[in-house]
Amino acid sequence: MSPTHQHPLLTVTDEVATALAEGRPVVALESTIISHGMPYPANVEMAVEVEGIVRSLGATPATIAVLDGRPRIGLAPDDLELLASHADVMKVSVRDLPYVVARGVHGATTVASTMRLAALAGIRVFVTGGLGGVHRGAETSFDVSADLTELGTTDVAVVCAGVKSILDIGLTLEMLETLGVPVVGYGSDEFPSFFSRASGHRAPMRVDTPADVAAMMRAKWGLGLDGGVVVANPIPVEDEIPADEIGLIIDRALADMDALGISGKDATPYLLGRIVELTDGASLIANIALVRNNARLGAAIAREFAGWPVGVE
Ligand code: PSU
Ligand code: MN
Repeated sequence: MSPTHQHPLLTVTDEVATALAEGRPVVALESTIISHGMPYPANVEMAVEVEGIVRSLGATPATIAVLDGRPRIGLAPDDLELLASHADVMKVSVRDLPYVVARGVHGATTVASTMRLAALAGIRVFVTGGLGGVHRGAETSFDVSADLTELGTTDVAVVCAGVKSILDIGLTLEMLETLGVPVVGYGSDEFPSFFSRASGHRAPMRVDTPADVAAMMRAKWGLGLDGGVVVANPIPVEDEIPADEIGLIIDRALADMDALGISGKDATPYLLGRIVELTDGASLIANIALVRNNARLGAAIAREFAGWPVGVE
């Protein structure tokens, strides 16, 4: 089935288009995490595995990227391989979308641009690892991720493992409050910090079931309150890296970044890569584990939101 209401600038796979047309649950996935968030080949293995998890739980995965200038909703295995292995894939946030589309080049989409393209396609649930946010030292660098402003305007629920302490977690939560974005701890009173279940910050709200997340999404958008919902899902206990341990590594990665003079859009990819090096790959294992965990929750939320709860086939 090829729905006719699709946006003319998007290419949606038949699988995703059919699921959307039938009102079946769909989960968006981003591609910066593939191209700029993890090393090859763990990145493509993760991307393939996560799509499989979503599918096995009765939802349709839609990994999003720009290929040859065309925003794509749903990718083939070859596309994932290209995004994972080519050095010339641009990291594309919202401000970069016009450039990559007009130039006909490849782009890996961040949380912000993935949200925007997902919403254009009619997808309301998105699974990722970690959000961008307010960087430490933002009072002088002004480095605040466009992920936050996007969450203030675009109607997509984002399942993540919280915010890494490469960012200023407290300021990120303040900014999300200012932007009117509900931030819920999933099964947790504490806001998680990606590698660790704890962050030292309380989650502003707590929700314990996928059905309750879906109810919040309906309430928010039903009231005309535009913008996203952050579902902060703590990494499983058995996979976490204790906050004090990873904290020292993050401080060292930040110092190395400053010494190299790296800033702007290169900051997050540099820090993620440096943390993998400094932990001898332990951070990568934790990162993959938390994405899997988020995929399971995202599929369940998508099913509830679509009125297709687990148990109904
Ligand atoms: N945090 C991670 N892994 C990632 C990113 C953030 O743990 O891959 C990526 C996401 O795509 C996020 C982006 O949207 O980095 C934020 O980049 P910036 O801070 O430049 O907005
Ligand atoms: Mn930035």
